Amino acid sequence: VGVAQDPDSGINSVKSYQLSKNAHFTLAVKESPDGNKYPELVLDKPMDREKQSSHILILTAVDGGDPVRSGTAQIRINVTDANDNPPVFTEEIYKVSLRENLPKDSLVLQVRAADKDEGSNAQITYFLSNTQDHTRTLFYLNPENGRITNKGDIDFEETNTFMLGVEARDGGGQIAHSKVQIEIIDENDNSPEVTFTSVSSPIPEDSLPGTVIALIKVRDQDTGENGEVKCHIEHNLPFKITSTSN
Ligand SMILES: [Ca+2]
Ligand SMILES: [Ca+2]
Ligand SMILES: [Ca+2]
Ligand SMILES: [Ca+2]
Repeated sequence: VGVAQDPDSGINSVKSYQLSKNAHFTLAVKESPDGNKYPELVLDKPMDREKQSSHILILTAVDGGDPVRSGTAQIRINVTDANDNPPVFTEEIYKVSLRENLPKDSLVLQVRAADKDEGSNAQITYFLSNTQDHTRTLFYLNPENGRITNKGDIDFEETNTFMLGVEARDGGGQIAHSKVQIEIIDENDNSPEVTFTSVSSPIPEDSLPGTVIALIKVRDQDTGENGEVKCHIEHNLPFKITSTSN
């Protein structure tokens, strides 16, 4: 802090300095060998740029004359940013449901992290972390905007739930983690498969009703109603189908 100049000497020269009331700074008044008093501005309590990015102080110099004369100077202190805040995801875990077979490059979900710092200290890049290789082949996370899209075919019958680990990193190296849970919803994309496990053929004409002619196995890979199967036989044929299990 500059020294106040007072052309008067002795008792009429600068006698004291005062600093406007503030929460962070104090004045230490030193005396040089020639008897001049000069003030040093000292940081007393830590500053937080995220709360206040600049401080304005008024320094007043008072002389010892009569009448007392004073001069003031304004001090503006700009606080530069330190990377003291990690990114913070908007969710601890993101959950989303997706239909299987959705077109490639569909938006699945957008993750987002905020950072209270400024400039590169708040510039966030997104990465996948703790994610299985198979899952990485199916989903893409845009490093710049956190948008997750599917880059492969999603098949409910193969995998019906996925877990992605996501990481947000700011330009100063602070990191945050979150998770994305993706649940796949079944679509009716499989036809029933009919297989004969045994067939008696030919069959004698005097076979009694109720004789088992063939064992048929029917499977549908879909789930729930999509996987329920009803079997019919053409009604003018002398056979019927009965179920041996569900
Ligand atoms: Ca900061
Ligand atoms: Ca930061
Ligand atoms: Ca499927
Ligand atoms: Ca299906």
